[in-house]
Amino acid sequence: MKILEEISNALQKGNAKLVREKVQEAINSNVNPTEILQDSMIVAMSIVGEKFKKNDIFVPEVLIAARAMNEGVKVLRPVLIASGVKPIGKAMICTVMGDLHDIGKNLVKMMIEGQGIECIDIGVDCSPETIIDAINTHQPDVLCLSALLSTTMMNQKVIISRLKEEKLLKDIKVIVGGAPVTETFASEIGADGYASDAASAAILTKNMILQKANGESQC
Ligand code: B1M
Repeated sequence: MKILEEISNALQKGNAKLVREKVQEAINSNVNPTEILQDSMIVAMSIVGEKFKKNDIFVPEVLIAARAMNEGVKVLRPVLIASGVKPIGKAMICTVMGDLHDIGKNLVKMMIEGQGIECIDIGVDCSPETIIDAINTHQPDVLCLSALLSTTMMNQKVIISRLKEEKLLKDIKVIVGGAPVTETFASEIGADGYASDAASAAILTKNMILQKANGESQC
């Protein structure tokens, strides 16, 4: 459908004004809101994520596209809510204690939202206690822990151990990431998953939510 292509192209270019206008135009023409979200906006964000992964585009372009996505979602949200479309699941994200870096975390969050998943952002410098309180409040399906310093990546382990002690890991999968983090480290500290970049983190989160919904085990 031409309008869906137009929204996707505008979003990939990061043209927030055009995205808003085109989403409104599609709504006015009675295009199904789920189609607008899934077949145009989420597809566009996945393309942006792929380009970012291949270094065809860089952080500023991703942030601009993500901002355009958010603007489009603002227009779409009331119609989606009215039509009963629900997010496929809930993720929670933070940067671990001692660490103030949030650019990567914010990108991961935007990419996760781009997959139709609600993502609660509890910020930076998050202690196990803050995370436990937030889990009890928000009950996420997936917890995403970002760390950018070689000194703070160990706090991912501390947090996972505390969540185990609190028996909170039965219903929650934990994904770790950030520049110094590796797949080997992730498995050593008992994380359920590792992603090297924002696009992969969003896909991993989505797969974990779908597996949980289908009652499949990760093990
Ligand atoms: Co800092 N810093 N910094 N810094 N900083 C680094 C990380 C560093 C590599 C710079 C260097 O020395 N070359 C170095 C860490 C060395 C190390 O430990 N290995 C460093 C240091 C040492 C420090 C301080 C200690 C400096 C000081 O004060 N002496 C200090 C620490 C402060 C603290 O956190 N307690 C500090 C401070 C800062 C600023 C505040 C100035 C600023 C942060 C601003 C902000 O975030 N709002 C800053 C910045 C900007 C950087 C660099 C330059 C850029 C980081 C960034 O945003 N990259 C960085 C050097 C570099 O990376 N070139 C550096 C862009 C971002 C998109 O990438 O965050 O890696 P990134 O996220 C990627 C992936 O890692 C992944 O996806 C993202 C996108 O694909 N990812 C995940 C991230 N989280 C994920 C979670 C996932 C999955 C994937 O699943 C849950």
